[in-house]
Amino acid sequence: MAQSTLTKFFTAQERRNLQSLYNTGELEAMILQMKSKSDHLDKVQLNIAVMGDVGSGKSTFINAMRDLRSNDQGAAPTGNEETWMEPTRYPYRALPNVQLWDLPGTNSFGFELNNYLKQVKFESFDFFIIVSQARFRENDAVIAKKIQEQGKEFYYIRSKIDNDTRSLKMQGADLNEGWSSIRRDCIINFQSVGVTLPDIFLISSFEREQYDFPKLKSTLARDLPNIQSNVFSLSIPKMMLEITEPKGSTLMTRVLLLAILSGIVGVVPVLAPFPVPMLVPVWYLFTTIVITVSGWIYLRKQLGLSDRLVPSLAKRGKRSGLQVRLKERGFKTKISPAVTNVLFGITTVTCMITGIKHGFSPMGISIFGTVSSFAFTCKLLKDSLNDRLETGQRLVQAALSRD
Ligand SMILES: Nc1nc2c(ncn2[C@@H]2O[C@H](COP(=O)(O)OP(=O)(O)OP(=O)(O)O)[C@@H](O)[C@H]2O)c(=O)[nH]1
Ligand SMILES: [Mg+2]
Repeated sequence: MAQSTLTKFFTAQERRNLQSLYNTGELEAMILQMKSKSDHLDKVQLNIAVMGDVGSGKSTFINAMRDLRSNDQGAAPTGNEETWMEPTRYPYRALPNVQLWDLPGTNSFGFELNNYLKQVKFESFDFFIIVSQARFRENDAVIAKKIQEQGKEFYYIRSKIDNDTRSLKMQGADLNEGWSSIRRDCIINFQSVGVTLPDIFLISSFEREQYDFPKLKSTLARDLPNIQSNVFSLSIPKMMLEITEPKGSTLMTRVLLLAILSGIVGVVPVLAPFPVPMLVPVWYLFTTIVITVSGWIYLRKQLGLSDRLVPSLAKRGKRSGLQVRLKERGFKTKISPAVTNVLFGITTVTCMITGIKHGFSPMGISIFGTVSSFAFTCKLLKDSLNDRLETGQRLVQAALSRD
């Protein structure tokens, strides 16, 4: 299931288009292309992990969802013994883009939970169904928290409810009151650990027309577009990294080249000594500023971040909240952190002037000028590049996130 995030949402041709739009600085066009995709996610494959303790009824549940019995061909193996150690994928034909993943029991392997989650690649799943039998488990609460920490969602299933029903009947208890009490218990347990309440279903995988089984299926079908859209939103940072990575490295190399150029210019006063020594710092200041500002303009153009981009996106997307979201997420195109860089520049020039006044050799001053011009240009442009890459990412996130 190892798949790049872009591959999950975009075809090879679409990926090439996105990459080339980004490379040519057409950020707005790239965002609009991504946005048009985010409005049509019905073909995107969704990986749903079915999790729970050993023997909680995960595999039997998956079979029931697929209208299969344990002995049918293609059914997930079930049984009273620990049955499955590898995450296994089963297609869910009722929703053709949904894959149900049968995971080993959360308390299997003898691993502690964090190792288990690593082993089953927990973070690669899009949605979760936690299956629990008989009573609320500690692992269920921890997993629920971890799912919500990732910004993802889950359903909670109390399985084998036919067994609970049988017990209630044997005790002569009111069935509706008994089921309500099970539901209440789940709610109290989730609330006590600070988990936002999920949809809770009481089901029996042996009685697919009873209890909450039909409701579970219809709820999943109804929620699917929202789940897909949430998964898309959550994936934007990773997708942007994949898109920006090649150009980011190229631009970083160019920043280094500009910084080297800035340093080389520092050799000029040694080759052709200036008649007025005080012109030396002015020369350094002038050349460094010219090269840095040119580099800054170049980066700005290369990354397609213009001042008219935000209003234009807000207008074209007809999304009134966009401007506000961009503001909240700190959209900015200024050089940052400007203050440190200005202080660095002032200190350099002051050192030079002091050096000249105290009669330092032209060679010494030149070496100092070369090194500081290189360092200043490199630092300022690197900061600016990183800031712009981050801003582009925030802009895309804000433009594509759900209202
Ligand atoms: N009564 C009843 N028994 C069930 C139900 N679901 C599963 N079982 C039984 O519970 C036992 C374990 O079910 P599995 O589906 O294999 O459980 P699992 O969670 O996949 O187990 P592992 O893969 O070993 O972690 C089997 O004997 C099933 O027949 C149910 O809804 N009602
Ligand atoms: Mg199983």
